[in-house]
Amino acid sequence: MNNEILELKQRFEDELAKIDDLQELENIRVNYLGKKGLVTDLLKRMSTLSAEERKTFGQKVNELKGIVGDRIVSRTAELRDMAIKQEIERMKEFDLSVPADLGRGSYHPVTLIQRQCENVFRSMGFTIEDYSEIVTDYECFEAVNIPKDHPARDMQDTFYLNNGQLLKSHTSAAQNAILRKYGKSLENGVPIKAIFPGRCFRNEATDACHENTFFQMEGIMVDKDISISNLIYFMKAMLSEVFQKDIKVRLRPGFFPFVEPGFELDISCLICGGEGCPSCKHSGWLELCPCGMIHPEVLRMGGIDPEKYTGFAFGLGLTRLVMMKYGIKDIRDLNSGSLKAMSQFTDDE
Ligand code: FA5
Repeated sequence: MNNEILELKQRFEDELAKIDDLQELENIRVNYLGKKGLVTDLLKRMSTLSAEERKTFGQKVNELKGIVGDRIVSRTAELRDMAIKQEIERMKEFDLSVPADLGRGSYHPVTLIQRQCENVFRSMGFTIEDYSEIVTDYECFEAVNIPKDHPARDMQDTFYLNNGQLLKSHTSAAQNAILRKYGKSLENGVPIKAIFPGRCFRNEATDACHENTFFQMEGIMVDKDISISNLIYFMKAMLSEVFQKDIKVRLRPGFFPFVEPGFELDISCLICGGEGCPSCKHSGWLELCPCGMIHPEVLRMGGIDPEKYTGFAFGLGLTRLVMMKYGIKDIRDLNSGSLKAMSQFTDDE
């Protein structure tokens, strides 16, 4: 019986040495320590032994169980570290000093990610809307519940034109027009499902995370009984497709005058998967997208009866999503117009 234990230990060590991924490690754990695992089987066999045999055999099997458990815990930590390092290396791939291949053109990374998001939302029945970059004060602010002199206007330092119009400071400026465009279809049982990506402008002092010209992608869905869980579903589906892995999301309360309740949607850190690492300041989460349930007043101004219909809206920072996807540390590289920097991205759709 002792030999059996030694052989099993050796077999475990051999199997452990061969694996290099967490799923395989989990399979080994189940195979040895699970309810029907090999070590568990040995323990079950103890009831058939004499009291004397049981004592020594039990001690040895329990030792083996401890060793297997400890080795799995330490290998898990090693594999997690390896995965984090690999992800950090992958994100370092964007390198401004790489010699440019200017032989052929390439899409801008914002275009690549925008198209990817559009494809996912289109496959889920959303229409893709295009909207003007020059809008009225009503579209940009009043129609989304930010009247003149409302302090929320200070959050978006806006470029006004001499004729009283302005450069769209957020894609929410299109909400009213889209609610009006599709509102009638609600009576026929057809929900409003639209996304509207667009360039936004704010008079910001630029730094590595802030540009005066950046992209957002807004999305709305309105129908009977729409709730925030619909929003969570669509966001998860889109992000998992963009990042090619399962993305966890969480909501924190956030204030925007055009949603009630309002939230900030965070995603599990792309590098450590939520364990905590320097990239997410050890919190396991990255802030990505403000969102919420469309304020009844905004629905009303869009010609929709808030007593009958509800809806969600989100305003994804598309440029920031691109930075996360490609590990771009300075937002200004994206507007640099540098063919050298942009030639590293290819159309891999
Ligand atoms: C808005 O613009 C709201 N309209 C979003 C919204 C829509 C909320 C629908 C609720 C419902 P905010 O100002 O936080 O919110 O901007 C949204 C995102 O745009 C930010 O999370 C960020 O990713 C991006 N963003 C904002 N300012 C800049 C900037 N100067 N440079 C780059 N990205 C920016």
